[in-house]
Amino acid sequence: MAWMETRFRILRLDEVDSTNSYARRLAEGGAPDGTVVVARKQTSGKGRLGRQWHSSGDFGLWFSVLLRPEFDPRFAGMLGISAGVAVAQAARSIAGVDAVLKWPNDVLIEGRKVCGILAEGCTAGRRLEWAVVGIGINVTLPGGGFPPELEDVATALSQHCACGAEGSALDKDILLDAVLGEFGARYAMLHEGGTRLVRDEAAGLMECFLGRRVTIRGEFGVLQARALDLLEDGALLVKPDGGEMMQITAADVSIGTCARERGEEDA
Ligand code: BT5
Repeated sequence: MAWMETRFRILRLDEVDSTNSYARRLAEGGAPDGTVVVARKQTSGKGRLGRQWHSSGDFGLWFSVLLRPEFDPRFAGMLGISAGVAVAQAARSIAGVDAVLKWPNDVLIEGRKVCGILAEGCTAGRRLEWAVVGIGINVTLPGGGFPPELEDVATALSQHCACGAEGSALDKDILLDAVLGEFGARYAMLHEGGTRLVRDEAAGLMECFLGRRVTIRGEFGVLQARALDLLEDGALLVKPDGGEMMQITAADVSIGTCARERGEEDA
């Protein structure tokens, strides 16, 4: 039977600690699949591994989607990957920008981060009881610009599209609709056995990254490696220098600028 496409129910807040924390509380209270929490500002926006997400102003789209997936929890890593694909495709169609993915699910424009994704979940036995996929997209620059530590790494859609210097032509509701539409389609594919198709699409958006030399920081320490492939469960297959191939499910990966963009091949 075809998976019934999720209907999103949007809850709008002015200010919240973190839309992910709010959505987790809703999940624990039994809220249904497809509940979306959007806030204009977050006072404690969260990144992965306890890091902070700068979102204390109304310059971006900060939202979380509560899901109750019915597919094999082995593929839970594909939720964040699907969200990355959805944001990259929506940014391409709405803002006409060349958005790409960096594993696991950062969305980059010209090498800078325009969107971060935080996927959290709770399993009950061999089932995913709920998952919360939090998405933060910088739509315009924050008033006064990004803080110094983000100046060289972050960007906003308004900096790359023909939408006015202030991003005045970028409507956040239209962007939200587009991201949810793209995400809903991939979420349905994950339920219908289309994991490979989502993986292929994500790998296409990671073209600049797969096959390159990367530095990986994880609980195992720091590794220099070659990023070989994106696997169907969302893990990254890498070949560390002088070591055996391994699969990575959680880590930070850094790359230089895309060698192909510079017209070079790396070693
Ligand atoms: C992420 O973590 O990139 C996940 C960010 C998820 C944010 C959304 S917003 C809605 C929902 N509610 C939440 O509370 N969170 C989610 P990570 O890969 O750990 O990257 C965090 C790092 O990104 C920080 O340490 C900074 O270096 C950088 N960063 C922080 N704020 C940024 C911003 N606005 N734009 C670009 N980079 C930023």
